[in-house]
Amino acid sequence: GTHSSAARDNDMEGYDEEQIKLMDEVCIVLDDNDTPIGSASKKVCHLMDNISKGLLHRAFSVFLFDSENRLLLQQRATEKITFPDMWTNTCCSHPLGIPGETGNGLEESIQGVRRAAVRKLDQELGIKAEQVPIDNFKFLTRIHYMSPSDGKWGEHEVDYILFIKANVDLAVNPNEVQDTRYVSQADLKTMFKQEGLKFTPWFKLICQSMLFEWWNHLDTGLENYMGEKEIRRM
Ligand code: DMA
Ligand code: MN
Repeated sequence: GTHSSAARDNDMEGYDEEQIKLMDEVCIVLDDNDTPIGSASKKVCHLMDNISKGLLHRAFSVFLFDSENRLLLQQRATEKITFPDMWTNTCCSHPLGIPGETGNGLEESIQGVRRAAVRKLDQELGIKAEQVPIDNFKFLTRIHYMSPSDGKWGEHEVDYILFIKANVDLAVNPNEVQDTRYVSQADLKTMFKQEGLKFTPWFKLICQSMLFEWWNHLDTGLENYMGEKEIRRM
Protein backbone atom coordinates (compact mmCIF):
# COMPACT_ATOMS: atom_id res chain seq x y z
CA GLY A 1 0.00 0.00 0.00
CA THR A 2 0.99 3.64 -0.26
CA HIS A 3 1.92 3.84 3.39
CA SER A 4 4.86 1.51 3.00
CA SER A 5 5.95 2.84 -0.39
CA ALA A 6 9.47 4.20 -0.64
CA ALA A 7 8.09 7.40 -2.17
CA ARG A 8 6.70 8.44 1.21
CA ASP A 9 9.84 7.75 3.21
CA ASN A 10 11.80 10.72 4.49
CA ASP A 11 15.10 9.01 3.90
CA MET A 12 14.45 9.00 0.14
CA GLU A 13 14.53 12.78 -0.01
CA GLY A 14 16.72 14.30 -2.69
CA TYR A 15 16.64 11.26 -4.98
CA ASP A 16 15.07 11.01 -8.44
CA GLU A 17 11.28 10.39 -8.45
CA GLU A 18 11.36 7.54 -10.98
CA GLN A 19 14.21 5.80 -9.19
CA ILE A 20 12.39 6.19 -5.86
CA LYS A 21 9.34 4.41 -7.33
CA LEU A 22 11.53 1.54 -8.51
CA MET A 23 12.66 1.06 -4.89
CA ASP A 24 9.20 -0.50 -4.33
CA GLU A 25 10.00 -3.42 -6.64
CA VAL A 26 9.89 -6.77 -4.85
CA CYS A 27 13.21 -8.59 -4.77
CA ILE A 28 13.80 -12.28 -3.98
CA VAL A 29 15.43 -12.82 -0.60
CA LEU A 30 17.82 -15.78 -0.45
CA ASP A 31 19.72 -18.00 1.92
CA ASP A 32 23.42 -18.53 1.26
CA ASN A 33 22.66 -21.37 -1.16
CA ASP A 34 20.46 -19.20 -3.42
CA THR A 35 17.23 -20.75 -2.14
CA PRO A 36 14.39 -18.19 -1.98
CA ILE A 37 13.31 -17.66 1.63
CA GLY A 38 11.04 -14.65 1.17
CA SER A 39 10.84 -11.26 -0.45
CA ALA A 40 11.60 -7.65 0.41
CA SER A 41 11.48 -4.32 -1.38
CA LYS A 42 14.42 -3.20 -3.50
CA LYS A 43 14.87 -0.42 -0.95
CA VAL A 44 15.07 -2.77 2.03
CA CYS A 45 17.48 -5.07 0.16
CA HIS A 46 19.92 -2.26 -0.66
CA LEU A 47 20.20 -0.52 2.73
CA MET A 48 23.61 -1.28 4.28
CA ASP A 49 21.94 -1.58 7.71
CA ASN A 50 20.09 -4.67 6.45
CA ILE A 51 22.98 -6.01 4.37
CA SER A 52 25.22 -5.87 7.46
CA LYS A 53 22.76 -8.25 9.11
CA GLY A 54 23.12 -10.67 6.20
CA LEU A 55 20.17 -9.79 3.95
CA LEU A 56 20.90 -11.30 0.51
CA HIS A 57 18.92 -11.08 -2.76
CA ARG A 58 18.98 -12.42 -6.32
CA ALA A 59 20.30 -10.42 -9.28
CA PHE A 60 21.56 -10.84 -12.83
CA SER A 61 24.25 -9.30 -15.02
CA VAL A 62 23.91 -9.36 -18.81
CA PHE A 63 26.95 -9.17 -21.08
CA LEU A 64 25.80 -8.46 -24.64
CA PHE A 65 28.24 -8.89 -27.53
CA ASP A 66 27.73 -7.79 -31.13
CA SER A 67 28.68 -9.88 -34.19
CA GLU A 68 32.26 -8.56 -33.94
CA ASN A 69 32.41 -9.81 -30.34
CA ARG A 70 32.51 -6.30 -28.94
CA LEU A 71 30.94 -5.94 -25.49
CA LEU A 72 28.25 -3.32 -24.94
CA LEU A 73 28.97 -1.22 -21.84
CA GLN A 74 26.72 1.33 -20.20
CA GLN A 75 27.42 4.27 -17.94
CA ARG A 76 24.80 4.45 -15.20
CA ALA A 77 22.68 7.59 -14.99
CA THR A 78 23.37 10.21 -12.34
CA GLU A 79 19.78 9.54 -11.16
CA LYS A 80 20.64 5.98 -10.01
CA ILE A 81 20.50 5.73 -6.23
CA THR A 82 23.22 3.09 -6.08
CA PHE A 83 26.51 3.36 -8.00
CA PRO A 84 25.55 6.45 -10.09
CA ASP A 85 27.76 7.54 -13.02
CA MET A 86 29.78 4.33 -13.07
CA TRP A 87 30.60 2.29 -16.18
CA THR A 88 29.42 -1.30 -16.11
CA ASN A 89 28.35 -4.32 -18.16
CA THR A 90 25.39 -4.12 -20.55
CA CYS A 91 22.53 -4.44 -18.05
CA CYS A 92 22.01 -5.46 -14.43
CA SER A 93 18.95 -5.76 -12.28
CA HIS A 94 16.88 -8.15 -10.18
CA PRO A 95 14.36 -10.86 -11.00
CA LEU A 96 11.18 -9.93 -9.17
CA GLY A 97 9.26 -11.91 -6.58
CA ILE A 98 6.59 -12.85 -9.13
CA PRO A 99 5.82 -16.35 -10.51
CA GLY A 100 7.55 -15.91 -13.89
CA GLU A 101 10.79 -14.54 -12.45
CA THR A 102 11.26 -16.51 -9.23
CA GLY A 103 12.34 -20.10 -9.37
CA ASN A 104 13.14 -23.03 -7.18
CA GLY A 105 16.09 -25.00 -8.34
CA LEU A 106 18.74 -23.77 -10.72
CA GLU A 107 16.97 -24.43 -14.05
CA GLU A 108 13.81 -22.56 -13.06
CA SER A 109 15.80 -19.73 -11.53
CA ILE A 110 17.80 -19.33 -14.74
CA GLN A 111 14.55 -19.06 -16.72
CA GLY A 112 13.36 -16.43 -14.24
CA VAL A 113 16.45 -14.27 -14.61
CA ARG A 114 16.32 -14.64 -18.41
CA ARG A 115 12.78 -13.22 -18.37
CA ALA A 116 13.92 -10.39 -16.10
CA ALA A 117 16.84 -9.71 -18.45
CA VAL A 118 14.53 -9.30 -21.45
CA ARG A 119 12.33 -6.94 -19.41
CA LYS A 120 15.23 -4.74 -18.25
CA LEU A 121 17.12 -4.65 -21.57
CA ASP A 122 14.01 -2.95 -22.93
CA GLN A 123 13.45 -0.66 -19.91
CA GLU A 124 17.09 0.52 -19.69
CA LEU A 125 18.31 0.38 -23.27
CA GLY A 126 15.16 0.15 -25.42
CA ILE A 127 16.21 -3.25 -26.82
CA LYS A 128 13.11 -5.07 -28.05
CA ALA A 129 12.43 -8.66 -27.01
CA GLU A 130 12.56 -9.89 -30.63
CA GLN A 131 16.25 -8.96 -30.77
CA VAL A 132 17.15 -10.90 -27.62
CA PRO A 133 15.33 -14.28 -27.83
CA ILE A 134 15.14 -15.78 -24.36
CA ASP A 135 16.83 -19.06 -25.36
CA ASN A 136 19.88 -17.15 -26.63
CA PHE A 137 20.91 -16.08 -23.11
CA LYS A 138 23.72 -18.33 -21.95
CA PHE A 139 24.02 -18.88 -18.24
CA LEU A 140 27.64 -19.03 -17.06
CA THR A 141 27.71 -19.00 -13.29
CA ARG A 142 26.53 -17.32 -10.10
CA ILE A 143 28.62 -14.86 -8.11
CA HIS A 144 27.97 -14.10 -4.45
CA TYR A 145 29.40 -10.72 -3.49
CA MET A 146 28.83 -7.78 -1.16
CA SER A 147 29.77 -4.21 -1.94
CA PRO A 148 28.93 -0.86 -0.32
CA SER A 149 27.94 2.02 -2.64
CA ASP A 150 28.07 4.93 -0.22
CA GLY A 151 27.56 4.78 3.54
CA LYS A 152 23.86 4.13 3.28
CA TRP A 153 23.37 1.92 0.20
CA GLY A 154 25.04 -1.16 -1.18
CA GLU A 155 24.72 -4.55 -2.84
CA HIS A 156 24.70 -8.08 -1.44
CA GLU A 157 23.65 -10.48 -4.15
CA VAL A 158 23.79 -13.81 -5.82
CA ASP A 159 24.37 -12.51 -9.34
CA TYR A 160 23.52 -14.73 -12.34
CA ILE A 161 25.91 -14.09 -15.23
CA LEU A 162 24.24 -14.18 -18.65
CA PHE A 163 25.96 -13.82 -22.04
CA ILE A 164 24.15 -13.09 -25.27
CA LYS A 165 25.32 -12.42 -28.80
CA ALA A 166 22.96 -10.10 -30.62
CA ASN A 167 22.99 -7.11 -32.91
CA VAL A 168 20.54 -4.70 -31.35
CA ASP A 169 18.97 -1.29 -31.81
CA LEU A 170 19.32 1.02 -28.81
CA ALA A 171 16.84 3.60 -27.54
CA VAL A 172 18.48 4.51 -24.25
CA ASN A 173 16.37 5.50 -21.24
CA PRO A 174 18.24 8.57 -19.86
CA ASN A 175 16.84 7.98 -16.37
CA GLU A 176 18.83 4.73 -16.29
CA VAL A 177 21.76 5.17 -18.67
CA GLN A 178 23.78 8.25 -19.61
CA ASP A 179 26.13 6.68 -22.16
CA THR A 180 26.86 3.43 -23.97
CA ARG A 181 29.94 2.12 -25.73
CA TYR A 182 30.90 -1.04 -27.63
CA VAL A 183 34.37 -2.19 -26.64
CA SER A 184 36.91 -4.75 -27.75
CA GLN A 185 39.05 -6.39 -25.07
CA ALA A 186 41.81 -3.89 -25.83
CA ASP A 187 39.38 -0.95 -25.64
CA LEU A 188 38.16 -2.09 -22.23
CA LYS A 189 41.70 -2.48 -20.90
CA THR A 190 42.46 1.05 -22.11
CA MET A 191 39.35 2.36 -20.35
CA PHE A 192 40.52 0.80 -17.08
CA LYS A 193 43.71 2.88 -17.28
CA GLN A 194 41.86 6.10 -18.09
CA GLU A 195 41.70 8.54 -15.22
CA GLY A 196 38.27 9.76 -14.12
CA LEU A 197 36.34 6.68 -15.23
CA LYS A 198 34.71 4.71 -12.46
CA PHE A 199 33.52 1.11 -12.74
CA THR A 200 30.98 -0.79 -10.66
CA PRO A 201 32.42 -3.22 -8.11
CA TRP A 202 30.67 -6.28 -9.56
CA PHE A 203 31.91 -5.50 -13.07
CA LYS A 204 35.45 -5.14 -11.71
CA LEU A 205 35.16 -8.48 -9.89
CA ILE A 206 33.98 -10.23 -13.05
CA CYS A 207 36.71 -8.56 -15.14
CA GLN A 208 39.38 -9.60 -12.64
CA SER A 209 38.20 -13.20 -12.59
CA MET A 210 36.59 -14.84 -15.61
CA LEU A 211 35.42 -12.23 -18.12
CA PHE A 212 38.35 -12.29 -20.53
CA GLU A 213 38.61 -16.08 -20.53
CA TRP A 214 34.90 -16.42 -21.27
CA TRP A 215 35.17 -13.66 -23.89
CA ASN A 216 37.99 -15.58 -25.64
CA HIS A 217 35.66 -18.57 -25.97
CA LEU A 218 32.54 -16.77 -27.21
CA ASP A 219 32.51 -18.62 -30.52
CA THR A 220 34.29 -21.83 -29.55
CA GLY A 221 34.07 -23.77 -26.35
CA LEU A 222 31.88 -21.50 -24.24
CA GLU A 223 29.82 -24.66 -23.45
CA ASN A 224 32.69 -25.78 -21.24
CA TYR A 225 32.10 -22.77 -18.98
CA MET A 226 28.31 -22.72 -19.05
CA GLY A 227 25.90 -23.98 -16.41
CA GLU A 228 28.27 -23.97 -13.47
CA LYS A 229 26.45 -25.35 -10.41
CA GLU A 230 28.82 -24.00 -7.77
CA ILE A 231 28.27 -20.44 -6.53
CA ARG A 232 31.48 -18.42 -6.78
CA ARG A 233 32.05 -16.51 -3.51
CA MET A 234 33.86 -13.22 -4.06
C1 DMA B 1 21.48 -4.55 -9.74
O1 DMA B 1 21.67 -3.65 -10.73
C2 DMA B 1 22.13 -5.81 -10.12
C3 DMA B 1 23.45 -6.02 -10.02
C4 DMA B 1 24.06 -7.24 -10.55
C5 DMA B 1 24.31 -5.07 -9.35
P1 DMA B 1 21.00 -2.20 -10.77
O2 DMA B 1 21.38 -1.42 -9.60
O3 DMA B 1 21.35 -1.64 -12.11
O4 DMA B 1 19.46 -2.54 -10.72
P2 DMA B 1 18.29 -1.68 -11.29
O5 DMA B 1 18.60 -1.41 -12.74
O6 DMA B 1 17.08 -2.54 -11.15
O7 DMA B 1 18.23 -0.43 -10.51
MN1 MN C 1 20.83 -5.51 -5.96
